[in-house]
Amino acid sequence: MVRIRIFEEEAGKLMENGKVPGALHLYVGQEAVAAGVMVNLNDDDQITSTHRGHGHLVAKGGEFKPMYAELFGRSTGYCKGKGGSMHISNLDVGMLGANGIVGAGPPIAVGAGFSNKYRGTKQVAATFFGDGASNEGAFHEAANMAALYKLPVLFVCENNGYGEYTSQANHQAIKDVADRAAGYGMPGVIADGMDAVAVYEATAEAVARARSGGGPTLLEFKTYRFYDHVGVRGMGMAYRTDEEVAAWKKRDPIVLLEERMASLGVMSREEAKAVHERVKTDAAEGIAFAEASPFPTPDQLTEDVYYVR
Ligand SMILES: Cc1ncc(C[n+]2csc(CCOP(=O)(O)OP(=O)(O)O)c2C)c(N)n1
Repeated sequence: MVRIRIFEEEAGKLMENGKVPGALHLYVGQEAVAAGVMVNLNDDDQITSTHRGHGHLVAKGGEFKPMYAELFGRSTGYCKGKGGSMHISNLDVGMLGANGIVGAGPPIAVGAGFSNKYRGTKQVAATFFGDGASNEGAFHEAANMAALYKLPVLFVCENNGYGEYTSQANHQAIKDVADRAAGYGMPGVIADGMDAVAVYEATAEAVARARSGGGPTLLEFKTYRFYDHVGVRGMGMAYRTDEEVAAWKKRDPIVLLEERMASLGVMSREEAKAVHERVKTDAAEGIAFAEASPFPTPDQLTEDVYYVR
């Protein structure tokens, strides 16, 4: 979680200072979801991500150097600088891709889940998506097929209450996205997305069901993004109140977990602080590596764009 937070804080500064091109959708505030889900997955389990995808890749084992290099569009990035923030992927750790198309991840995860079942492996595919994406047809088609064929897929809805600048109440008539699971014949589970342990426990049950042939689960984690839809300051649209943001920040998932670990004697506050310092060094090294890396050359433009046998 700390790795995600610091990666994103630094990435946000780079975007706001115009050092990284394009739009970054930061994951700050939602760290407990990526961490609590991913700790249940193996390296060869697959995930699909969203436009807000850095946190998912970090939690799946992405390294800072090739991640920052990808954001900078450099040839040392995971996608050789051609994917950027919204299409970053790393198949070596089962991260099948962030995706700029809202709702495009679930059908890809269903394909991976079908492959896992067909090949008889015990791999699980998890697809992350937002409350907004749960209105897309692609999500519904994927959910139907995954349940019908009892595929080992986790549908992980990160309900942060907004699709861009539209509140959930203004984009769907339901409060709980998990209710949609019943329409497809799979369990729908709701848990506190600011509590890493609650996310871990809900996911553990769904993973066990998927690995043992019990089929998919729709997991809904109630969470919140601390920054704007894009970047840190964003576009200054008045779509949520300062009071609302402040109330959610009081439930910062990292602070909550560190307090819990300290009270249980698992990790002291000093040890936790040392983790933050170590990660800050990693981030600085990652950014320096990225800035020193070359851009892809024009003759590399069409390389790796299509798969060639
Ligand atoms: C198919 C499609 N429609 C619209 C957009 C524009 N868009 C980008 S992000 C976004 C909101 C997505 O909301 P949600 O799924 O809740 O994810 P969140 O941003 O809250 O993480 C929209 C509408 C898009 N990228 N793709």
